[in-house]
Amino acid sequence: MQSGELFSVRMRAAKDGPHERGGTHISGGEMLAAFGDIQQAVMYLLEKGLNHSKGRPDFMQIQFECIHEPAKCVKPLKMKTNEVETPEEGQALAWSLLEETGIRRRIIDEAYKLVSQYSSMSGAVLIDVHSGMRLDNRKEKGVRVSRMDWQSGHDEKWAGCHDMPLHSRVREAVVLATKVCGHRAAVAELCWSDDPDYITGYVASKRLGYQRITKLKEYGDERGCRIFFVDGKEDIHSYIHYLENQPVIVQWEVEE
Ligand code: WAQ
Ligand code: MG
Repeated sequence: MQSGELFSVRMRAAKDGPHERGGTHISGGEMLAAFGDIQQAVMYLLEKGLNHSKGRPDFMQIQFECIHEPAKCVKPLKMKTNEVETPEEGQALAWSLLEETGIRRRIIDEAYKLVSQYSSMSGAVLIDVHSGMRLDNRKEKGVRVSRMDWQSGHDEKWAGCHDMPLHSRVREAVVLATKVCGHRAAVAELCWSDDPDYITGYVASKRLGYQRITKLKEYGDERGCRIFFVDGKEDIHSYIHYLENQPVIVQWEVEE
């Protein structure tokens, strides 16, 4: 990913058939790679989708394509971990962080009710913070953010500076949240995993940074949540185009 041509490498896996024929989403992944690193990226994504706590996939697609747009280089959102005792406490904290970004409680409640209707989304729902209306028309699929990754090796440096082991889940979520919040239409993001064995989630915004919350659901629960709260007065088509197509590379420079 250092120089020369850049490739987007993507994976999606489902069970009971492919997503477009009603299959249940198991896993997805997106990476950026130089030509020489494509094989390694494909192997990483294959492994990610094959061995998953949501079950065994019977459909998987892995694809790569050359990217022609120049990549935007950005710094990761600042990270903070909020320890909570219960999912109720975690959700209360998440809701109040979202309110700090100016979103009204009624809008947050409505957005949460809306995503709860879907059992296995592979993408995110976009909600207008003014009206509470859903702004994407992607139904149960949602909008899938793609074409983002760490600059090679910077994720390790970043984890070292934060005194934590480099979990793939955290490094992927930080990249996604950094991209999602790096556009003028973005207000905030709310996320927790649909994987039954992972209960930490986060609220992110440019100003709040990446605010991890250690419990946002119970173990065993396969209901995930990914909501992008957006300013509906901005150009939403160009925001969705940015989320799906603009290559973003996250770089971590140690401050002297
Ligand atoms: N674009 C849009 N939505 C996505 C994407 C993407 N690239 N990837 C996942 N989603 C949506 C989709 O609806 C999934 O079902 C849902 O999010 C959850 O995805 O400890 O692991 O990959 O700091 O299961 C966050 C906390 C973990 C990490 C989130 O989500 C930490 C996680 P998962
Ligand atoms: Mg998942």
